[in-house]
Amino acid sequence: MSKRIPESELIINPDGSIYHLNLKPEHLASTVIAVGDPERVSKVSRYFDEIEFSISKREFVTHTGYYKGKRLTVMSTGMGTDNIEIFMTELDALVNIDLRTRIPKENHTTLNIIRVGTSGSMRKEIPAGTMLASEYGIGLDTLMAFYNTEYSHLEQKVGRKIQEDLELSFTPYCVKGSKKLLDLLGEGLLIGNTVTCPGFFGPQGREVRIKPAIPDIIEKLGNMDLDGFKLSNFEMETSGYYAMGRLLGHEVLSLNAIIANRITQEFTKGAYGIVDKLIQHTLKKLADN
Ligand code: R1P
Repeated sequence: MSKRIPESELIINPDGSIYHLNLKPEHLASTVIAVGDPERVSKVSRYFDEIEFSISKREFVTHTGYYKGKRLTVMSTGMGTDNIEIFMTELDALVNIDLRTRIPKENHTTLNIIRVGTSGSMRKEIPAGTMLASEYGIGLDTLMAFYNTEYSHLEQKVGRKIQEDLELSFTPYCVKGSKKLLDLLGEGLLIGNTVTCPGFFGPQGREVRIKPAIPDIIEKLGNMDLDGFKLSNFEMETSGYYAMGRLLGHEVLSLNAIIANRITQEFTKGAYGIVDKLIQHTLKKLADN
C-alpha cells in the first residue's frame, strides 16, 4: 500500500481544497483547457452553455462548465514553467491522491490538458496569425534538473544540438507532447516544435536596457535543422507541460496562436483575433470527439 503524504509535502486548505489551485476534486473536469492570462478564462467560458463552478486564487482562475454537453474546465496558470510545475502537480493530486487519507489512489486517472496560449514565430515562413500545435516542447528552463525522466534518442539529440548551437553551459530538455491529442486537435493547424524560454526579454533575445547574452538566440534557433527536425516558435510554458505530463501520466498538448514574428518583426494588433479563433477551434474539436 502507498505511503501517506505528510501535510508539509502536499498542502490542503482547511476547506479540503488543494493549496494553490483552491480546488476540490469535484470541481475538475477530466479535460482541462489551460491559458496563461487569467482574463482569457472568461474568453473561453463565454462559449459554454453553462458554468457550474468558478473560483480564483493568485493567478489560478477556474471555470468549470459544459460546452455542447461536454464537461470542461478552463483554468489560467500565469506565466512560466515554475507555475506549470505547481499547476500540473496539484491537478494530478486532485485525481490521483485521496486528499482525505493523503494516500495515492491505486487506479490512475489520466487527464487531458490542452494549453491555448500565445507565442512568437522564429521562422519567416510562419507569419503572425498562424495557429500551431506543438509536437515537441524544448525547455531552456531548469525545471527538469529537479526531476528524473527518460528521454528518447531524438529528444536527447535535440537537447545536445541546441546546447551546441547556443554554446550553453547546460543541456536543454526536449519532450514530445500527446500524440492522441495532436491527432484530435491538430487537424487544420501547423505542426511545429516549440522552444520554452525562462523569461520574456533576455531569454528571447530582446534588448530593452540590458544587452542579452545571446542577442541572436531566435535567429540561431530558427535556423537549426537536425536531420529535418526544425524549431518553429517560442513561448514560456510548453516544455514544462510536456515534461510534467510525461512524469505524472497525463495527455498534454500545447496549442499556440502566433501573434508576432521575430524574424520579420511583424506584430499586428489584429493578430489577437487569432487567439479567439484558436479557442473556438479547440472547443469545437473537443465537443466533436
Ligand atoms: C508572455 O507574454 C506570455 O504569453 C505566452 C507566453 O508563454 C507567456 O506566458 O503565453 P500566454 O499568452 O498563454 O500567457
